[in-house]
Amino acid sequence: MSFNSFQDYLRYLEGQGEVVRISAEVSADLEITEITNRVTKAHGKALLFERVRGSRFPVVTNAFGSYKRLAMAFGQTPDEIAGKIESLITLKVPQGLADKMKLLPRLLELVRIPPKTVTRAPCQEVVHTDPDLSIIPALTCWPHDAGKFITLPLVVTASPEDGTRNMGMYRIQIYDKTTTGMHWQIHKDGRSHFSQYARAKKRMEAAIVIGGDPATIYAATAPLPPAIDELLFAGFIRNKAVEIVRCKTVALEVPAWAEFVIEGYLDPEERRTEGPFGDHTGFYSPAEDYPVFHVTCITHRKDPVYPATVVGPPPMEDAFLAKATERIFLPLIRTVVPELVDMNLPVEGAFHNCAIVSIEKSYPMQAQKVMHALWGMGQLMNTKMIIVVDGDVNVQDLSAVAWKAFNNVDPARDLTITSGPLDALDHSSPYPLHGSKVGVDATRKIEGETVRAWPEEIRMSEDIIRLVSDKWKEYGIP
Ligand SMILES: Cc1cc2nc3c(=O)[nH]c(=O)nc-3n(C[C@H](O)[C@H](O)[C@H](O)COP(=O)(O)O)c2cc1C
Ligand SMILES: [Mn+2]
Repeated sequence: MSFNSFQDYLRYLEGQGEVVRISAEVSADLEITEITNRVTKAHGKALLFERVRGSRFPVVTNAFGSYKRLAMAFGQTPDEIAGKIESLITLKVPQGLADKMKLLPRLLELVRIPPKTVTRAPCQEVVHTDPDLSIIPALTCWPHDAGKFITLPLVVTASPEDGTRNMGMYRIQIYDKTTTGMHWQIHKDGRSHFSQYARAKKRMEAAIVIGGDPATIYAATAPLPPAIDELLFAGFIRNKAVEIVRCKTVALEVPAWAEFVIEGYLDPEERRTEGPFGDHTGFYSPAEDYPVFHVTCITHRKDPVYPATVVGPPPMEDAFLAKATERIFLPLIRTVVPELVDMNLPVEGAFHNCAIVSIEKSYPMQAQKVMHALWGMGQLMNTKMIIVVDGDVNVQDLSAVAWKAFNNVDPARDLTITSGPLDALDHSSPYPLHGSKVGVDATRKIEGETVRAWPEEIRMSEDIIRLVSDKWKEYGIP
């Protein structure tokens, strides 16, 4: 199952009873946030707001706000996607013709996934060459937000050096009819393209895509290495090429089935205050200077819907997208950290602040090796706290982790305090963008790490467990 567009996905969700239509008039100013927040926190359905004050277009929130809907969006669970990746990277060199023939269908699958250029696209059914951003029902999410923000945008750029495309989700503050902020943080790929344009003293083109098929929307949030095209990755997830179309006023290609596309450019010298914005840490990110995007054209479908998300005190909808990343990227991390068994990025940590990992330990100080490996890896470099437990501990069970962390840790030996880059949203460190980090080695200590014998964990013997289960009714305990 794969969807062409966000609307296709929405229709499918509705068929599955996963959508609530709200026909009462609502305001995009705070009201949609309060409704969405209540529904997301109650593990509720996707919300289709049919009548948004002052807007011709309906607004959808919470489309990805449950594990069930996420699996529907991908046509498979994130674990199944991880399995596909794992089978690709553990591919054995084929021995003989029979082996090669078996490989063929899998390789053909891969041939199908690069984006495919089309000349006519739904996202260009309506073209506004005299653009006005006020047609977009962007939300003002929280009381102290600086204004309206596009909260689920896919920002497409290309490197001026080698043409590599990038598509990242960076929130867009709307300043007026034709200008917006561009909140790509310093560690992100779009921002590194921007620096390349600045070095070359060249104006930068960009396109802000709203909508697209669900795998494409997710791909914009995925922490892929810079050289990997997010649209190729979306094709891999969907098992089907993403159709793309050339923009009207900039030399970029965008998903053809998007709801809206905002085309424009950035001057590498220009900055303007962006924010404050109620962010996914649950705190406001402060007003800061960011680049400015100038709109040259807006295109959209004849009858677009506007997908949005609301971030704020966790858990919110983005928690589910991030949990998908936690699952999907596990096999890739394991190629470098083979002892890694599982990983939990608790939603309360807003993904950069806490990682709990389990490992199969075979030599002293291996937990410390794993911490440092993760602190050196992609966006995990921003992780503030890493808790390492043994492979038999379920990292998703916070009580099990706390038991080990409280009882196994000798602070002087087992806490590693270091420093390094932090996420742009971190507010705890004395200076922005960097600060201290802590690793907690909560594994059982082995020879070489302690001179004492490590105690055995208490477990009932199997035969008694079976006996008590068999006799349970006899005891008369309800
Ligand atoms: C709802 C949502 C909003 C986000 N907003 C921003 C943002 O404003 N700025 C930013 O740098 N990253 C933001 N992110 C995280 C990036 O999308 C993520 O780090 C992604 O990997 C960036 O793509 P890149 O690796 O191609 O730069 C957001 C993620 C989500 C799910
Ligand atoms: Mn990227």
